[in-house]
Amino acid sequence: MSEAGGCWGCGSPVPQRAPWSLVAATTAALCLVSATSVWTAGTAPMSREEKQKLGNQVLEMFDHAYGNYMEHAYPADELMPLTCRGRVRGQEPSRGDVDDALGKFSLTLIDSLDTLVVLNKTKEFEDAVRKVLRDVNLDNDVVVSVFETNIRVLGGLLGGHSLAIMLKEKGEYMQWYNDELLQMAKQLGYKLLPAFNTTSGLPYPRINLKFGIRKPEARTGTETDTCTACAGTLILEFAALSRFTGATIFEEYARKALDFLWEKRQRSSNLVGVTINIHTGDWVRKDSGVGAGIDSYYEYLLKAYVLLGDDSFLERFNTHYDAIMRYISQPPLLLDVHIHKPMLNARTWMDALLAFFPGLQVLKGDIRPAIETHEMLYQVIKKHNFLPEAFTTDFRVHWAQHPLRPEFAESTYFLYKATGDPYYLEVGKTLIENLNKYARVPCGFAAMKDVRTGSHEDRMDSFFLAEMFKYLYLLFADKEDIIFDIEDYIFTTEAHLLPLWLSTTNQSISKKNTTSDYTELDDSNFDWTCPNTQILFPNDPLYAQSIREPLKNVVDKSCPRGIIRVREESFRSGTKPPLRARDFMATNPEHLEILKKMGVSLIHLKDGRVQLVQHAIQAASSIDAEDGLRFMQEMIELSSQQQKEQQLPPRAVQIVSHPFFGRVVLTAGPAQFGLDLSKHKETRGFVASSKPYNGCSELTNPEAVMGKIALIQRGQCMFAEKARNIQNAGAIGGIVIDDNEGSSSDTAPLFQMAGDGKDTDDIKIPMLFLFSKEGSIILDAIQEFEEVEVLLSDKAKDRDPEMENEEQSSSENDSQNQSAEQITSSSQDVDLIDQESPEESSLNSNPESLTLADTDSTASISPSEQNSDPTENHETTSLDGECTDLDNQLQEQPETEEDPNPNISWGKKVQPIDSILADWNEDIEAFEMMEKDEL
Ligand code: DMJ
Repeated sequence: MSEAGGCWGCGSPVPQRAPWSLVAATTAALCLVSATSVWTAGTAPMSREEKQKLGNQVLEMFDHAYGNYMEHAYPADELMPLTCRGRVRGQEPSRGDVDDALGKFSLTLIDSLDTLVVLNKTKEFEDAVRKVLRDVNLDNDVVVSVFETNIRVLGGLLGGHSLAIMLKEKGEYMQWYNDELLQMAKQLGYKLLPAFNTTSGLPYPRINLKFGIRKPEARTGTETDTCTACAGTLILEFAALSRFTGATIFEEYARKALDFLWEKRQRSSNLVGVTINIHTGDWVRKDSGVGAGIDSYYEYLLKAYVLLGDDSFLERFNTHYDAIMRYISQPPLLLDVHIHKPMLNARTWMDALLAFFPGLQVLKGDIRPAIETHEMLYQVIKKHNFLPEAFTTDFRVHWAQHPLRPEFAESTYFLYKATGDPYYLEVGKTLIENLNKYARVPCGFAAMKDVRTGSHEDRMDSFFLAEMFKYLYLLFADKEDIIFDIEDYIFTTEAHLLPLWLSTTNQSISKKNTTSDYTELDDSNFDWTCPNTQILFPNDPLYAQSIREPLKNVVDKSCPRGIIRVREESFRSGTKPPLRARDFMATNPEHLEILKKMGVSLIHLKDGRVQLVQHAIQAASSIDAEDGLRFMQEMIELSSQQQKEQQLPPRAVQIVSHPFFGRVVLTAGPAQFGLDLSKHKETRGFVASSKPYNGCSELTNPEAVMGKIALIQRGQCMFAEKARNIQNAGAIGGIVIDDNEGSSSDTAPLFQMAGDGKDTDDIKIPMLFLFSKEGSIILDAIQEFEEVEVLLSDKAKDRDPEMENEEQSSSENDSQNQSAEQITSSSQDVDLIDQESPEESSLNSNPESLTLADTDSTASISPSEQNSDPTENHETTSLDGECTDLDNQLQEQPETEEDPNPNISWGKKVQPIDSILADWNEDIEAFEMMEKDEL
């Protein structure tokens, strides 16, 4: 697009037409690297045929997802792909906040509208619009999230309207259309407005579609906090609504909320926190990143500039971006920090939502870090097939769920547009393969409950249709494959399309209505000229590859590491505490003396553990108090690392016999004894119930369990005893089924079966634990089919040719197959959401888990840890010379950066004790957040 002028994200006079669409911007970048045909080395170019084949595959996948939704779920909000029915709020067990996206307004249909047009399904689009107009009610007595309703429903209606009028103008389709979707959007807009009735102008997080906020029937309006993204991701949809309709109020309200957030930014770091009080404007959560809770606030500042041509949005974005690159970006990582103390990391893990950020960096024109972060994320994906909801800085899974999020596909698309590097087409191909291989089920695509085991969750979020298929299709499409010019539109955060011509329509709301004073800004660090793209992104077809190359092994070869940056950088002097946590021994008098000096006291707990408590005020000096804080931070990290090391990840029980053929994967708890399935090949066998069923004495039916996997009921004796009894009877493995009726991994945290305190080396067979609901799937299958074969493993196995053959031969028998479907469906009832990661659950339920008090910094260590061999912990591992370049990069962060906050004294500078205490309380809060944090 010529208006783009070859750059983006840099200042310009307010344009006559919106300056650059996201696509336009990236296309401009594409020009810079010459055509893909000049590619001489690196990833081989992909032929047009191959691209078309992949595009067609995306279309087929969309049909599978959308078709099953329409057939089995519509008019419900979402499809439950395992049980093959609609998710109707109130009829399913509540999943907490996630359900706030569901307003009984056929969410998936509305979210899919403009995807249908992008995918050339114009006829289906026409049908879908008619259905929306005929069936959707926006006046339900349901409490919904303002943010989700805005991005998915308002955005969906506006995207649908934008493409409906485009099609109408072309003269073939939608000739009957008379702005009906826009009228619905306006109706919804008015329904959301009461949420903004706060003195700050920040919206309440939830609203009742029928009763609003205030009325007692509304069941909402008492909330005090909202997330920054929730309040800061409205401007595109609200401004579009105003400009389409001429009703200025929507844009005004969204601008006011943005103005308030801007005012409240932390002034020395220019960062915003994750959660803010909607009445006082105080930051409730002072950690700051680019992922969950903040992500689309940044996205909307830049895109609001692109769509509305208002410089103030670019000024704000650039200010924040500068802070992000200074504090949060540690290429290829993006790590949360504290807004007041931005050199201090607030977490040792990253969340999957930040995968959108490389795409935003492309729009900004900062390609190098985009390539780096994207590459790091891709390697995490290659390791786990999908991006887990959260993963640690050393790339271990922190939260194993994956709800088929589209952010990585989004960034892949924009990087391909910017670089033309066919590598990104290959990345897209892998995404398609993984979706088909691991997430595709007979009735749609199922979210991953645990990327490590490959187990499913009965969930297909509407964003999967709104975003994933759009970005994947566009990745492989040539210009002529799309019936309109995508470059005339901008993508919202839900990938809905808004036309750029809105920038010059109904412009009555201008900067004068906003409250911020922009003269305070020092814009000397803004790019008011276009970056020299030849320097930024030279005419070198191998440029992107040369950036990726050093990161190729970043995930595989990374050493576990903890809060290196906290220790190495946050206290600017780089000094280490006089006593390292890993060296500490509670019996060493010298150590105790050092602790005392640092204000750290030792409490011997009744259960034999020792608790450390720091009172900065009791330290010999402020420097000692800081040392004490460092020591406590090290101890906290060490303790949590050690706990994590003791956790075994969950395992999988996969039913492989007819009619399941590997499709049903149950989440199982591991045992601390017996065959370790992570080290050995899986165990496959038919199942048989043991007699006695509790397995607490010698089995009376050894002939039945010989060579099979024995089913045993939990209770009445130790797990190890059960294992010995079935092993003696010749079983090749065991599944312990919970005796607690109705228990399920949906509602209870998984745990590992402990030994009996004695040597359990004699137990050689694998043992797994299933909650009662999962266990009854196997028991029901035995009732129905008698012969049931299962696979015990650490990760579900791909459906192998053997399973395929079995399925093929069985599908010849139609009637049998029908009953198989029924069983598959009903058996999956239990595979519902588990909000907690398995690791987190066990951590929380672990009596030895770390505890932090409100005002005191405390850490507990178990007796075994008190004299632990330092060579056994991760900390030492990361220092013993095996670390990757990445670790070195981080440790070598320049010490020369300007102090971001002159009020805070770093290193050996003397700091008043009450200020240390205040800082330190913030740290404690942040660590507490880390523990409780939810995405
Ligand atoms: C989408 O609903 C939007 O992209 C939102 O901004 C956050 N992410 C989800 C999908 O992961």
